[in-house]
Amino acid sequence: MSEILQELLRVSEKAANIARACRQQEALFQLLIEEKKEGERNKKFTVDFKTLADVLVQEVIKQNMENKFPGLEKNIFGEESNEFTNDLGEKITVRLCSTKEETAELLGKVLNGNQLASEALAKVVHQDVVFSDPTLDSTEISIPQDTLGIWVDPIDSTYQYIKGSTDIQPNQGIFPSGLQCVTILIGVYDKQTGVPLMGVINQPFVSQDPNTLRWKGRCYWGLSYMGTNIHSLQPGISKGNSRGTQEDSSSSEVGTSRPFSAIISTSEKESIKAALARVCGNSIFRAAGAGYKSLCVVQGLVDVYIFSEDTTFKWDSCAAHAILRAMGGGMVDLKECLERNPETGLDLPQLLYHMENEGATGVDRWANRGGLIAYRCRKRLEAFLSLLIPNLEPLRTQT
Ligand code: 2IP
Ligand code: CA
Repeated sequence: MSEILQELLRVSEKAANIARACRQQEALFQLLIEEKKEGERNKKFTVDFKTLADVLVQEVIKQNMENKFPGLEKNIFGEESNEFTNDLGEKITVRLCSTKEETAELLGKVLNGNQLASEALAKVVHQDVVFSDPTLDSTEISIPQDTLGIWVDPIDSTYQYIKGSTDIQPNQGIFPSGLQCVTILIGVYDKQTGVPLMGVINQPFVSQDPNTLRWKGRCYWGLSYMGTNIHSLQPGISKGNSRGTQEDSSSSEVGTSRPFSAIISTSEKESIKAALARVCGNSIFRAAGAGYKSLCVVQGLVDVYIFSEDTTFKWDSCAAHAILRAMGGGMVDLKECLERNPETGLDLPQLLYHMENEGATGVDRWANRGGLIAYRCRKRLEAFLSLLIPNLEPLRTQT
């Protein structure tokens, strides 16, 4: 059984509890509200609360994994640093202490002595969480720990998280914005090859109880390792068939007889949107959150998530990429796809997770530089590309 993936599922649920607590507990919610007031940010507290919630979730994931798999924490990476300097010039490292009281005290330093909030946060951080999936529990697979690297995005779509809209109507099952677009992303890759092996997407806000106003979430996972491919949407193992069953689907299923659908960023380029409109007609959806858009592909709500800019990062894509691989799909570099040439081979340029971008600095070292396309079915992607590319051509020659 994959104990690492089981533990990642559990810690993702703990992270989801923290994300929900920050919106639902009065003392914490007040701090999120502070974030909304333009111009007042950072004045009252040493750190903005959004950053603290992000860092805390990241630390909870790291330290829970470390407790169970000592040494693994060295290979867990994310966007946030856990070091803060307060107004007095004191350096504070946010971490989980061994007791709830000690954690509350430490959090008090970054929250300017706000005891109520510090205690509420420490309580949820130290709460025990039991979470498992019977399919995973019955899977026999062992992956050597020292070959693994882990990308964590503690709260993807932070803007939607702070905004906190609860009344957005979905369009054909897809939420263009709102709390449903918030996800917690944990992706595990092979340090040597950069290939994504396991992924967890936790969606903390899926449905709200109209009476208690409490939110329920959902968790998705996938594992693709040495010919074993399993995932939470279609339980069951497919051994020795690393591409899953979708590749063998009938040509009418994967071909062009059914119209293509795509999900895109609200900031997508006009030229891409114009070409997509010719390929997908009305079946183009806009939604917030790189993690959420990928999840829509995982769920089969759309064929592809396509993004032409370089503003998603390894922590945004690794989790969904691993799940899609386990389903027979993947995530490829858009620019390289468009430049593919039969003479140099037609292999799909899958995104990799172990190497920095040459010549880049800061977060850009880990950007998905050439943009991306996430897909569930390779044949369907190929058919989609064969329509998209000629539709991009006239635009390319115009510029
Ligand atoms: C963001 C977030 C944004 C996304 C961007 C990510 O991560 O998912 O929504 O932009 O690419 O880096 P868009 O919604 O236009 O796809 P974070 O919220 O963690 O900064
Ligand atoms: Ca993100």
